[in-house]
Amino acid sequence: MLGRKVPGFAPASPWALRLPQKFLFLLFLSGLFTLCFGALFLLPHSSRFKRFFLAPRARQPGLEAVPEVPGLPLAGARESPPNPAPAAPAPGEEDPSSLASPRRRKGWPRRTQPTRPREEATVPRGGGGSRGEGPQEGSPPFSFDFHAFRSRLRHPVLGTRTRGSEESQSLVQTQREKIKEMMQFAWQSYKRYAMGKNELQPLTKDGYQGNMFGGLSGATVIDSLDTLYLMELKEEFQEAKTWVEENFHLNVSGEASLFEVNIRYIGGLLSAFYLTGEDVFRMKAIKLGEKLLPAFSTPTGIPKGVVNFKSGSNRSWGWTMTGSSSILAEFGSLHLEFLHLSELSGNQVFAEKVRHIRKFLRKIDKPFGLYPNFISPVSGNWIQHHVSVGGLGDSFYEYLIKSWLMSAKTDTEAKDMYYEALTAIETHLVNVSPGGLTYIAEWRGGNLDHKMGHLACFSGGMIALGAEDAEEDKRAHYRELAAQITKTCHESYDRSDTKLGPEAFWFNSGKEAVATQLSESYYILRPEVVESYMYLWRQTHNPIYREWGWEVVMALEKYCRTEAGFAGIQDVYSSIPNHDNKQQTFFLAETLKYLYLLFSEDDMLSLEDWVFNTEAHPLPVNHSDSAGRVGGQL
Ligand code: DMJ
Repeated sequence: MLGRKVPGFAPASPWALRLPQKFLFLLFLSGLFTLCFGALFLLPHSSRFKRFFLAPRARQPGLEAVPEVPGLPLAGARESPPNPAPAAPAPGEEDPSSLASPRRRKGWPRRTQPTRPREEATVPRGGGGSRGEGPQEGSPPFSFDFHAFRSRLRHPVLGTRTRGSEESQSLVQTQREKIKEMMQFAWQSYKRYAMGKNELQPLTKDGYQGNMFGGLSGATVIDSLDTLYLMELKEEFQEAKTWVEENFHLNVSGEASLFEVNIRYIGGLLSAFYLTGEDVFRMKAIKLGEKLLPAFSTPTGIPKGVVNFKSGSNRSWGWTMTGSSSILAEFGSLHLEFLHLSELSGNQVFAEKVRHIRKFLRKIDKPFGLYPNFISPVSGNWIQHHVSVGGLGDSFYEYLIKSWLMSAKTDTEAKDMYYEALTAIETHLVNVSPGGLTYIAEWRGGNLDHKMGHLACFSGGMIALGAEDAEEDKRAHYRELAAQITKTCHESYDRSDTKLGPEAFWFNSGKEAVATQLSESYYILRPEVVESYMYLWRQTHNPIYREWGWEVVMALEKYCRTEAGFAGIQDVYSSIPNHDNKQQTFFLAETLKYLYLLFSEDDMLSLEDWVFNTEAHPLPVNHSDSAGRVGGQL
């Protein structure tokens, strides 16, 4: 014992010790103290001692614990702003919450903190990303300032609805109301017979799941959200939102199409968030985005088309060239949504993935400046020289010009790539038929197929949209090209018995703008032609586009409306409709939305403020360095 008197040893009081002994004694004490303090960390988490001695660790973004009980809000959720600020009305805009009627169920929903099922617990509320790709330790927690974003919009989301003479307004209003009624009917039929399923089958009056979405449900719900909002179908919007909150589960384990999940689900959720500020949409979009990331694990970083939600593996579509190709329109139509995922999560990984694709495509050799539809995600070589502005290629070009516009005209790389591609398309694919119809043919290693798919009819709108930023001496030319292509697509409708257009139409053997076989004569409620009418209307205000749009409305009513929803038809050249038993989700997302916008004022979802993704989901233009925070992605 230290205190015992030993002959020749120092006195018991430490203060009486000599210097080296004092030093040894202090060393011993400090060692003892360190040992005791360290032991605290080994106590179980629940230990009262631990809680008493150790202050709770400050929560870091992305480190929230998974709650034990599904449905319980995360602890971290209480610390981040409870919800984004309520949707700030843009100048002159009614606050959506003020539109609520006194009986709340009928009005716009009040913004509530959504319950978060267990599957969403990994979504970084504070922006933490996967494997160090999110904000670094010590960086401020992520938050998206929804209020600031909304205040930067140049126009009220729903427009001011004040222009036009009263007389013409009342006709347009009636037309708009009719389209709204069609949406209501489509939604209610879906709700009645197929709520929660991906699509409605109106003939058999049931739902269809399909195998494109990896086991996800409710594609029609997600695709409809923004259209319901836009048309002020408040009760229906609330039904859709409630379904998303309570039933849209992401813990599924099937194989999904990267492209389809992105444009429909992620696009739909992002738009719903930007329109309403409801955080449930943002959270689900980000979580779903994370589930798509394994598709990018390839030697080139060009994603494969199919991702397995269970194993995290990926593969190419079996039907592609050599069964191992990625498709231009698929991997080239992620850019808009993925930039917004980074913008809303603070996680750079999404933006990095699509920027890498862009760089890759910028550098790679292109035959005659054209982009073939198939590429190997392993070698990075084009697989076959098939070029099309219709299916397999279409929305890649669309996303170039829209990336430029969404960046508030700062993404010059996208702009350059778009105009270079358009020049090549004009040089090699655009033709005029003997009857004077302008069309975009398809290119197969140098030979042309003189046909245009219905899908390619979106290009009239795209070229119109891009005309204003072309070199000055080309602007009028592009406006005219857009008008001519749109006129050709109208012809494909007008030359049928139903006044609806076929899936593909040809220009050869004396035939012009008609399908040549039954297998190409179907119409599945596709939007591309009315999409172009909408853009051309906004650009020119030529009443012909509203006339043509109204012809489509009438034809849909006559040939596609059934007792239990809308259905496609198998032959547009037969006035006795043979329905296809499917109400496509894009009919609610796109066809009816574009028709509604065609009969609305230009400041409803103004093109100054919004770009539409390829499923017609509006995404905001970045009016400053950032849509909502410092260091924006867009
Ligand atoms: C939609 O899902 C999208 O527009 C996509 O780009 C291709 N076309 C369908 C509708 O026709």
